Amino acid sequence: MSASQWRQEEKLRQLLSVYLIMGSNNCLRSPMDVLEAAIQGGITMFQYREKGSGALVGNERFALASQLRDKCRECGVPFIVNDDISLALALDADGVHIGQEDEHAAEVRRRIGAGRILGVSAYDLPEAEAAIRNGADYLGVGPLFSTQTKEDAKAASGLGAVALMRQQGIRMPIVGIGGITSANAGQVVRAGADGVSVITAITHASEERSATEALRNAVERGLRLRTEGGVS
Ligand code: FQP
Ligand code: MG
Repeated sequence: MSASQWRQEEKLRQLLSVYLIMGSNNCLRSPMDVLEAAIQGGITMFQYREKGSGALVGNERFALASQLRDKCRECGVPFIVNDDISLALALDADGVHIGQEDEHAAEVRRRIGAGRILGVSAYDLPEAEAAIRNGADYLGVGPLFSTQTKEDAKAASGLGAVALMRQQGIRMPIVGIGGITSANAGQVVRAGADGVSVITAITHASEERSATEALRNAVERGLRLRTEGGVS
């Protein structure tokens, strides 16, 4: 399936079910092995985020990114690049994810074209509304729970942030982020998200594959309960 087909809203909702974000410094063993296990466990989308202390730069960063992209391609998992639009274009990535401190969303949309997925972080309702106006395809909402992974993370917004966006009529695909585990993933989708994104819940698991399966099951169960409960 091509990136432009993936941009379709209902398809994108499914692709956000279990979204793994990762760079080399998040991994306790080889990133390729971690990605492979996570794909076996059923991740639906992947973001390359090479950031923070010990992050690869230059050729090493490019080489790892292209290996991970190849694996994603081979397995039919969309490959998204965090922050670095030039890297995304050089790798012909399926999309990019940017936050409020990154390049402006409208400018990023112009650079990547209509065929690639554009994900934008939103902490609250005004940020979500601006992201939609500026061409986002999906919103990454959080941090929902407290997280150690991102050094400059804001205080956790809680599930209320997602619920409020839905109450206020935002229908755009949403993935929750920040401190998500298989124990709280169900609540994230019941609050209105289409799926969950995680780093450590998979990369620091003793078995990445079964950790991914647990997340997937939790999301699916949460979606079923949301439908049955009639909550949006
Ligand atoms: N949501 C998502 C996603 N991915 C992300 N990387 C972020 C939020 C955070 O720019 P940002 O984006 O605030 O911080 P950083 O660039 O350090 O990740 F929705 F994809 F899950
Ligand atoms: Mg960013």
